[in-house]
Amino acid sequence: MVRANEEVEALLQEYADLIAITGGDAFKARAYEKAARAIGGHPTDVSRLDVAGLKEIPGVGRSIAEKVVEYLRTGNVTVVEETRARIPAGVRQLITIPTLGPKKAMTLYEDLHISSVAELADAIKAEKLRDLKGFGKRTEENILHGIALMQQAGERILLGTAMESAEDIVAELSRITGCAQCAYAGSLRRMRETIGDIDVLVAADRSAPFMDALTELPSTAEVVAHGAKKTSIRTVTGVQVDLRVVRQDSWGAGMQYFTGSKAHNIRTRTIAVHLGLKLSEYGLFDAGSGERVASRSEDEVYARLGLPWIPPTLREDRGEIEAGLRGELPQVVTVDDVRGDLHTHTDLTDGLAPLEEMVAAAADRGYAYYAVTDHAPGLAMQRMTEEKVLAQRERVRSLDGRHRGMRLLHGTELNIGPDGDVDWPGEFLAGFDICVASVHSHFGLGREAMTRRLVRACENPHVHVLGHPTTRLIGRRPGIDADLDEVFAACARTGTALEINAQPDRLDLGDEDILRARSHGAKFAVDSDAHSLLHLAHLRYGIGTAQRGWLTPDDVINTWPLRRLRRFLRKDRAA
Ligand code: DGT
Ligand code: CA
Ligand code: CA
Ligand code: ZN
Repeated sequence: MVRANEEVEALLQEYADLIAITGGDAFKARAYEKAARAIGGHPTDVSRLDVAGLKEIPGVGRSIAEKVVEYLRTGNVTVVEETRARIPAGVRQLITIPTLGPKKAMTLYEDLHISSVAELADAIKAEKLRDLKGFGKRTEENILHGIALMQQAGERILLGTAMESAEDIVAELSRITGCAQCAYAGSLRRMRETIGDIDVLVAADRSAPFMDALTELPSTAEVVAHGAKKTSIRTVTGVQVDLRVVRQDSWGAGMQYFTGSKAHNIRTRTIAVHLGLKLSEYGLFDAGSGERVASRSEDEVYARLGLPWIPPTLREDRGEIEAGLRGELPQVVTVDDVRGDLHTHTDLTDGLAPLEEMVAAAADRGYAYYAVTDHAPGLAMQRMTEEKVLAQRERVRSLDGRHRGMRLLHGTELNIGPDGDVDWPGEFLAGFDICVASVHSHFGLGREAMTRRLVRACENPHVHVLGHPTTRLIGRRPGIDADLDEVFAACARTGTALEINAQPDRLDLGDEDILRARSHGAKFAVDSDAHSLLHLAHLRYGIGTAQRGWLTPDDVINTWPLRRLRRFLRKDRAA
């Protein structure tokens, strides 16, 4: 991801929020929001563009382009600063509560002088919101729920956000003279869906140059602790990073220890004790003589414990130790196993890039096949029609096989209605190579109705993949309430794949649900749901999540050769 683009995206998004809060033109606010997304998803560095170059980005007009140039030149935009000054920081904090929009935030501020999340929670408890226009009991419940979600997410950050910071830091530290090894460990290496802090490990003889370098990085905002063994900083985006430097001959033991998880480490240490050994971050030692018996590589450490090397994504004490001791660890699916992406968008609906560019970028990733699945008409704002999607099909057919021989599938992302119906009749759906079907509305149906809705979608012979099955947004929206065991069983029975949506704020299904679905015998599709060129690379977060669900390539339909995939897409078990 390009840092300047991200900064500009954040700035324009903030400005859009500011416009909305101050009761400005809603159309203008939406224009800034759209431009923010377009720049965030733009594949090349916007700091190299002038006004004319910027204007070529879809959604960026002259006035926005000029503000971007002003920002890139001076670090500030005058009108943004001015608008910012008119609004207390507390109100900007209020709109970070999921379910609380800018308008309501402003009302709360103006009528009740509420300017922090804590004050808002108090006011709700004191029933002070009851008399406000536009607020009801339902609003109060929603806000309280939003605050709870926010607190639950706590200080943890999304996997994708942590990964980008960590990779930058690892790259910086790796350049320093004397660096024998450098890698991230902790929950990030285990690919948990959220990350508390980033743990980085360096192998070197001298620690000081690395500790100093970390405190001096441009992205470092605050030094929390600065020592010879461990240094902790907080980045400008508020993430804590712990750096430890170990000697080269302890690298494997250090990585094993700091990768965790704690529960996994307790198991490995116990095994060591039973073998008359002692395991620490420095190595595996003979408990009697104190002699070091293994430490250079993780492989060596695990081998001495009678275990195969265990993929970090499995290290949660969820059966991996037992499986390892029996020699039955799964060969988990990897990014290299993936042959194609089965859920992606273009600018025909809400994607940012045109079809040709998405296809070329997918081919560059080495895919054997690639599905284009723009939104169906049920999402009214996307204005899809039969004519448009058929015209797209022509373009897809003409591009088929033209990029490195990559085959194209023409598909769509259908909307599952409250009754389980989807947008188009069967005969029209039969014309698509693949249909993903997702819930995009009516999130609050009761459990029984929701279960029936999803099962009916699976039973539709034209639905191949259940998209982002729970619709959760991590830290912002809980998953829908349904009897997932029944849904997973229906997927297995009908030959409908469950999506593992790889967008870092979705990761839907999550690891625990994957484990359950797998026990029902369901198959999976790990998809990027890309809305821009850059999103295609998010696939790795989906693969990490699939690994945490113990999936092998046989479980994941988009690792299969196209012939086998096409058989699955026929949905007739006899084939
Ligand atoms: P996080 O940061 O909350 O997302 O989760 P982790 O797993 O990265 O936890 P963290 O950063 O506290 O520690 C990184 C790893 O270091 C952890 O997974 C295991 C190891 N570790 C750290 N402190 C301890 C400890 O006191 N006891 C044990 N057994 N292991 C520890
Ligand atoms: Ca950590
Ligand atoms: Ca840590
Ligand atoms: Zn969707």
